[in-house]
Amino acid sequence: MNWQGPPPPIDRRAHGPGILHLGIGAFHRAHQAVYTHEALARYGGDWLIRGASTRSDEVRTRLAAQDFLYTNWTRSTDRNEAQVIASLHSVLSTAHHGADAIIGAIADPATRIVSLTITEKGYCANQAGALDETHPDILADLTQPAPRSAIGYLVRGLSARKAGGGAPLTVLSCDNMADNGALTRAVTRDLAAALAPAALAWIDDNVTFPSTMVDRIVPAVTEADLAAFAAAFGYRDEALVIGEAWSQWVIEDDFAADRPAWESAGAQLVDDVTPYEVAKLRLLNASHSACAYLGLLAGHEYVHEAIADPAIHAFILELMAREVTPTLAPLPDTDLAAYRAAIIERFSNAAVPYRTAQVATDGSQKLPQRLLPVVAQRLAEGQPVDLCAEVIGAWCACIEHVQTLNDPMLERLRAAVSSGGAMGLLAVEPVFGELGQHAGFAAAVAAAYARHR
Ligand code: CS2
Repeated sequence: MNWQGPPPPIDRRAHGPGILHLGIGAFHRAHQAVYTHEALARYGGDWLIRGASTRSDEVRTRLAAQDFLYTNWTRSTDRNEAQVIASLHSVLSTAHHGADAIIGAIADPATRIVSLTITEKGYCANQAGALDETHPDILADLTQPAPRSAIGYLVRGLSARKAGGGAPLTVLSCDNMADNGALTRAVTRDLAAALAPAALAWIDDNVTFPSTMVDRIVPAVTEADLAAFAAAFGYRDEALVIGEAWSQWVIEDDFAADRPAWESAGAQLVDDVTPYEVAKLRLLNASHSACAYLGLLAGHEYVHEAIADPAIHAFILELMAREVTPTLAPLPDTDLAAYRAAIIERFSNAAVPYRTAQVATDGSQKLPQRLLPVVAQRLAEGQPVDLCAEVIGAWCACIEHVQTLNDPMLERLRAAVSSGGAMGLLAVEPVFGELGQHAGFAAAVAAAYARHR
């Protein structure tokens, strides 16, 4: 239709849809959709992606205006490449098509994979890894016919799928959480038990939930990026995504039906994703959050500026080497020292500027995945946690001082810090659980907070 860029290398008319993706944001379009594009280009098959947006119509509008084509712009010091991606079939949005269109696409037997990038908070899970039945979206799902949460869509879609013949399905979580497959299964089963109990046994027998580790730094695209891209490549792309050259996808090989030949595009299919996911969360994501909170306090707008600050640079090296790495299992075929060095280099990539404020969002959801398990494991082993405590102290100071901070628990966090300082924050049970009561950890966090506030 209105696509201004080079013609796509794939003729999409020759392929049908096979994947329904919930959460069609920049990360998905710069990661899974690229692997799918490359697998389609090599091996074909009915693997086009129908994206779904349950919150806003914006991505659908932008993509629909350019026939669901867009560019993956890869940038680093030695790469500057624009790749037209043609793995999207369409985008369904609740605002435009209604909730039933998305539920129907999950139920459609042509769909063999439902994948998700809905961020940590989208799972509506509690500390114990079960469904948070007090979550407002879940309360809405339990009382209203139209789903509110992504898990609500999934459960209604699975129930309709069972009713429509029950073709097996793979549900593939692609969010940054340890054991994301098991967590997705748990919250799905919990909600199904309440909403669609008759589908529960069918889900157990016919739906698999492989875990994945996803990794590529993909910042939010700005108006200035769109203009810079147009100036460099000669066409405007309103759905452009920008990412670094590094891209990794490790997938547990547990599919209920077929799947695209993602390994042909570099994905690793393995029996156990856990060591990869844990290493990535604790080394990359925890360091990213540390750069964000320490960086914000030091006045750095971008991660590459924060990591160029000698004090922050030295801190991140120490955090990874001294406190995080000793908690990790060996990674097959990976030298952890080289992996850490690559992380520093990736953070330093000024060609993909990533706002500290963007990484700093949703700390209440992210830190329990990326940093607090390090604290728990080290305390259980009687090891020091001062560097981890430094990050929590910095987060505490950001809660107090950074007006633009975004977090679904912001009000509660602010109230806790303003009435009780670091101790108040540590008492926020859904974030810290029992860790907040550990005297040594609490003292270290309080000392760090006092330095940063
Ligand atoms: C980041 C991640 O914003 C954040 O929380 O830490 O999005 C990070 O860029 C990706 O996980 C990299 O794979």
